[in-house]
Amino acid sequence: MLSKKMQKALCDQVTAEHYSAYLYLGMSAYFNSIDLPGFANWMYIQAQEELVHGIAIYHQIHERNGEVTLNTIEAPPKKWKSPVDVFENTCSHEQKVTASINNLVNLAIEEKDHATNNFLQWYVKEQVEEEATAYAILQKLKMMKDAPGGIFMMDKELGARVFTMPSIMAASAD
Ligand code: OFO
Repeated sequence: MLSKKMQKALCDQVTAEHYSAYLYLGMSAYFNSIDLPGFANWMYIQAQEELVHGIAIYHQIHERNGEVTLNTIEAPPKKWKSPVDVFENTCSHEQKVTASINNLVNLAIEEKDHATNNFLQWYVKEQVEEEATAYAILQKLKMMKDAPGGIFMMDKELGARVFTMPSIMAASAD
């Protein structure tokens, strides 16, 4: 059984993951608007992954006999200055998500809620990957300094990304 405090914190994370999805969907729309379909594809898949992250927590709350309360999802920024600006924001957003996952783990440890702590370890690992991937793309973008040839090559590369169901879903689906 989840404590009320843990339940609320997990519900907030369901909302946060949906905000991430919304943010990346907005970034995908931006890339479409500047004719970079590969970048748009990468962000669209990122948005889909975020939805799964949120839904897996939703299932976990039910699995522990908790009650889900959904909060308002804020609108993401509507304008971006450049691909570099988008990935700088992606990096800082993922750092914030890592901090909020760490806070959830801290709470689970404080409450000796081993089941929640165990569940959250998937997210701890995932955040390492999310931060590293966004950072690597940002560094590449900075190195090519908006050179059209480089952006075109990268657009091709990011266009090859395909959606694979995050493994947390298999473990959490009812
Ligand atoms: Fe859910 O990992 Fe990004 O935010």
